[in-house]
Amino acid sequence: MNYENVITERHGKVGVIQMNRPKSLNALSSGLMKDVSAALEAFEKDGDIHAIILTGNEQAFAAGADIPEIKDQHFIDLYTTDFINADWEGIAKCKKPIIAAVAGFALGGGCEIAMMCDFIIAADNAKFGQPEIKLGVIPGAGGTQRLARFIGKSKTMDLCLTGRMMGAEEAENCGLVARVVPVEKIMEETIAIATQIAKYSQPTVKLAKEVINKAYETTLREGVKYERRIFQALFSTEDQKEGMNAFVEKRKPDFHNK
Ligand code: CO8
Repeated sequence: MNYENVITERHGKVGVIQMNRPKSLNALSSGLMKDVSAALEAFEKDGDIHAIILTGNEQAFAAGADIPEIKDQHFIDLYTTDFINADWEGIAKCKKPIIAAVAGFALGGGCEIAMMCDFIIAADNAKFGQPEIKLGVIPGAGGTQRLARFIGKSKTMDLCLTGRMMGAEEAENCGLVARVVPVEKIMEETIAIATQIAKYSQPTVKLAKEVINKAYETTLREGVKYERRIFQALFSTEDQKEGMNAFVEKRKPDFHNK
């Protein structure tokens, strides 16, 4: 499938979606977000794809909403079209694991869509920020909420109220980013990580993701109970038998995603 604003690639069982509007530092136009959404849906439906990577280029993951495109809109326009929700929240709803490979700028909506992914691998040149305050607005695609859950209130206030950017090292130290790698190795490393995930039992990977996400939406007591149920339920799968038998028999497991 060809898209105007994204390039898709397959590396074995890993699907890569590369945002491709380099002249505007991957500003998130409605066209780009529609293409990201469509590419994501196609990989989500594709049984041969087990893990997904969302990325940009070395200069920018994405520098936020396309400012010229939205600058003249009014409340009623955004409200009526439910601006943001339709094409943006698909990332957060995706059942397959999705990794953000972030090099360069991840600002505003760019930082927000990186946070909608399951985790972030950052290049050493990555710069994260929620600079909306400088434009007279606030984050609008979950930035205040997800950032606060990642890095806590103090740093979220600092970033959202000053609009400053945070480098990769600081982002790793405060828990926004899972790993930092040299910029020239960002895709190689992220594909290796996704390939490792893609080898495991797919129902188990999806359920692990679902259970971890529960931690953000429920009490500890309910979350632990939910985790236990899913742990118990996985003993009804062939892959659990295969995984544990393979360990006992000192061989590699051969998962069939059942
Ligand atoms: N929208 C449109 N074009 C952009 C954007 C953007 N967000 N960011 C950069 N560009 C364009 C520039 O206009 C420029 O184009 P041109 O060459 O035609 O003039 C080109 O990209 C290169 O940019 P710069 O020349 O500015 O490059 P610098 O290296 O000097 O600076 C920066 C890079 C710091 C990233 C700078 O471009 C910048 O500050 N960009 C704006 C960042 C920003 O404010 N982002 C937040 C936007 S608001 C938002 O994301 C709200 C999200 C709400 C939910 C979702 C809504 C869709």
